Amino acid sequence: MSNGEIEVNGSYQKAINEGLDRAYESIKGRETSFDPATAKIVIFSDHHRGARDGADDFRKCEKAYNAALGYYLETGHTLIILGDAEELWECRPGPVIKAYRDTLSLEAEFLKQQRYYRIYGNHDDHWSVPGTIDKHLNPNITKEKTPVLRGMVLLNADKKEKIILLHGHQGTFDSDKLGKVSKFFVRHVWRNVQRIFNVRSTTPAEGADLKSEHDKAMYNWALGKSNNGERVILIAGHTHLPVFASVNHIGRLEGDLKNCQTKLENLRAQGGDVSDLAEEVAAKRAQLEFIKAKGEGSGLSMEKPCYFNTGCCSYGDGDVTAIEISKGEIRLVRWPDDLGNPKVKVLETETLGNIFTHI
Ligand SMILES: [Mn+2]
Repeated sequence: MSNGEIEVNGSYQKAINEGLDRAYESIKGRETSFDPATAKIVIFSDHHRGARDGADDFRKCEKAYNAALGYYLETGHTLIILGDAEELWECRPGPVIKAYRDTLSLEAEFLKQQRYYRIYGNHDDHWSVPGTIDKHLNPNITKEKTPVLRGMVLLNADKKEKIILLHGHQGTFDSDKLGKVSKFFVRHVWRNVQRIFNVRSTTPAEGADLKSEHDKAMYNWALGKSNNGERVILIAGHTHLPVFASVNHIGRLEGDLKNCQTKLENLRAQGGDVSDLAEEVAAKRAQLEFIKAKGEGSGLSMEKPCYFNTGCCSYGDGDVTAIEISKGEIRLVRWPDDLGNPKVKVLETETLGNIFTHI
């Protein structure tokens, strides 16, 4: 057992390990070289773009997402879409492409400048068949060929540092178990059955407890990849809950509260005036209970900073989250800002140097 590993149900961990290993093996050896000092990348996932009807989860997020794309176009970032951009279990590709022509045209501007990669997830694995997405995007949206990948590995060869990018559904029922049946059956029969009868499989995007378990399993897998002097971080999506350096929002709030409570106890023991600090503890507790009641799973605060999650672009309040890499830093960001303006809000930030040193 490697240092820093966290307890997860054995058979679940095994399934996730096998799924992620299979995907990783297929992309290893085709690394994209990466220099943290100069790289400018933004990673979004889980838009679940639909047909602009009531079931379309992206509709409310369109403004924030398009604003963010405008910004990253001008700042020279490379755009990586980390899966489930289109909701193709519920919709056919044609109406989705038609509904989001403006958004897709913005994405196509990155493509024209060779600053665009798409990784497919479980809800948009339709695009894994070569040429499928081009057929729908050409010629009205773009003439360029869209690179659709199973995953990516960014490699800083000098330091043996790797960033693995995978959607993160690998090893769950929807992907691999169905994949075994046959691609034809999945594409032509099963997806139609799902669409017609609205069959929802139990994916981590559905249940809060399973999401946390899934995060832990992906963390353990990433941890196990750092060996022989190589240091690895995994950036995934799929769960719709952001994770930064293996800590999620609830995990961070729990940590803050604990520190504050310790300070309060110490001050009380010394006989100091505790009124301000007591109020701070109470405010932090209120914030924690507020977030916990949203049913977003449990607090995660894992030892090694090897696991990140982009969150999603389909929150009910219209926010979108992303992972940004620039100026040697990795950040968790949200659009819009606290005032609802089309500006970035940095939620977490750390230098990549510090992240890799602690793995
Ligand atoms: Mn997914």
